[in-house]
Amino acid sequence: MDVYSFVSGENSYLRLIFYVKISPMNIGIVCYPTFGGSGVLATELGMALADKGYNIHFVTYRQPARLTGFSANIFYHEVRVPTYPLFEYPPYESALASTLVDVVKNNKLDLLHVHYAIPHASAAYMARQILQKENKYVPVITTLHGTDITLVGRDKTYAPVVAFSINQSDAITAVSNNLKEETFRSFKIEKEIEVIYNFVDVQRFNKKPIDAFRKVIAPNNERIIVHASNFRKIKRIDDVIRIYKRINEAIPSQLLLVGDGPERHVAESLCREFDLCESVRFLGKQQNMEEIFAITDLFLLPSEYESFGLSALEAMAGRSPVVATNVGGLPEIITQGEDGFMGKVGDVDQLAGYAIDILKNESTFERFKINARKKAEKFDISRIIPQYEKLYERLYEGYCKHKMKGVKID
Ligand code: GMT
Repeated sequence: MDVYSFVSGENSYLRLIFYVKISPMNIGIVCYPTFGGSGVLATELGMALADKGYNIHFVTYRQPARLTGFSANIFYHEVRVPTYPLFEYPPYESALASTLVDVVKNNKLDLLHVHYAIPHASAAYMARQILQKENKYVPVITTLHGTDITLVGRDKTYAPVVAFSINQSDAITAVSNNLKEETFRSFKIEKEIEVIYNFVDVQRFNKKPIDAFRKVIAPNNERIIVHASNFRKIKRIDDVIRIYKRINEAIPSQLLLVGDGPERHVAESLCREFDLCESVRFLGKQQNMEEIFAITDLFLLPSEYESFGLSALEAMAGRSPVVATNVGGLPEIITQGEDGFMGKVGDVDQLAGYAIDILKNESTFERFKINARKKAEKFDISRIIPQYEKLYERLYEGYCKHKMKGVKID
C-alpha cells in the first residue's frame, strides 16, 4: 500500500493512531456513463476529487457523458463485453467484475465506489471476493440513487441480489433521507445508510444569460420554461406538455425540452395535438446545462418519483424556481412558496397554477429566483465532497486496522 505509511509504535493500536497520509488515494468509480442523474453525479464527484489530488479510475462501458477535458489524475477503463453466438444476453456483470479485479490489482486501488446498485454493487462484491482469495482487500461503497431501489431494484427479478449486495457493501450511502427510508422499507438492510445529498457546483451555474441566445428562443420576451430528463415514463413528459399548455395560455412562453428517451414521441404527438410545435423545442442531450439554466425562468419536474432531483438543483443554481411534484426527496430541496412549489402527481391544473403564480408578478418572480439560488448554495460541491472524503478516510482506517490484524493485503 502506498497511500499511508505507518509511524512505528509499541503496539498496533498506537501505530494506528499515528498513521500519516503520504500520497493520494486511488479510487475506482463505477457508474452508468449516460446523461442520467447517477452517472452525472458520479462523474462530477470523480472530477472534483481529481482536482483535489485523488487518482480517479472510472470503470464503465463507455466514456461518461460529463467526463470531458483532460486531467492528469483521471483514468478511464472501458468494460468490454465480448459477444458470442451462445449469448443472447452478453454477461455485462461478469465482464465488469473481471475488469474491476484487473483495475484494482494493476492500479493499486484503495477503494471502489459504485453508483447505482444494479448491477454495480453485485459486480463489486464479486470482484472483492476474487481479490480476497488473493489476499487483497478493497472496500466497496455503494451509493443508491433512486430507481435502483424504488423501481428496478424492488422488482422480484433483481431484489434478492440487490439486497444481498447492498448488505455486503462496506458502506452504503443514499442521496436523500427519503431514499434511505425507501431502502429500509423495501429491503432487509442490516447496515447503516448514510445520507449524502446530490451536489452542484454553484460557481459553474452562475453564468450571465447570453442575450443573443435568449432572443433566439424568446424573440418577444416570452418566459422560458425548461424540463430536462431522460424522458422515461416516471418523468411524466405528457404532464410537462399539459402544464406548459396552461402556462402559455396565461403567460406567453416557450418550452425547452432537454434530453431524450423512450417517451419523447408522447411529447411530440401532444405538441401536435395542442398545436404547440412552434413554441416547443426539443434540444436533445446537452452538455452545457449552465448555459440553458442561465436563460431559464422556470423549471418543471412533474415526476412520479424523484429520489432527489439533481436537474432541479442545477436549475435552482442557475436562479430558476422549480415547480415539481411533492414526491421522494424533492421536499428536501424545494421549500413550498419560497423557491418553488410542489403539487400532486398528475394534477396539471394545480402545477400550472403554481407556475403562473410565480411568473405573473415581477417582484414575486425575483424573490423566487433569489431564494432558488440561495437554496442551491446549501448543496454546493464544496459542502458535499468533504462528506465523501470523510467516508473514504473512515473506510480506509478500517482497512488499515484490518491489515494490522495480520490479513495479508498487498
Ligand atoms: O432520473 C433518472 O431517471 C435518472 C436516475 C439515475 O439513476 O441516473 O436519477 C436518479 O439519481 C439522481 C442522482 O442521484 C437523482 O437526482 C434522481 O432524482 C434519481 N431519479 C429518480 O429517482 C427517478
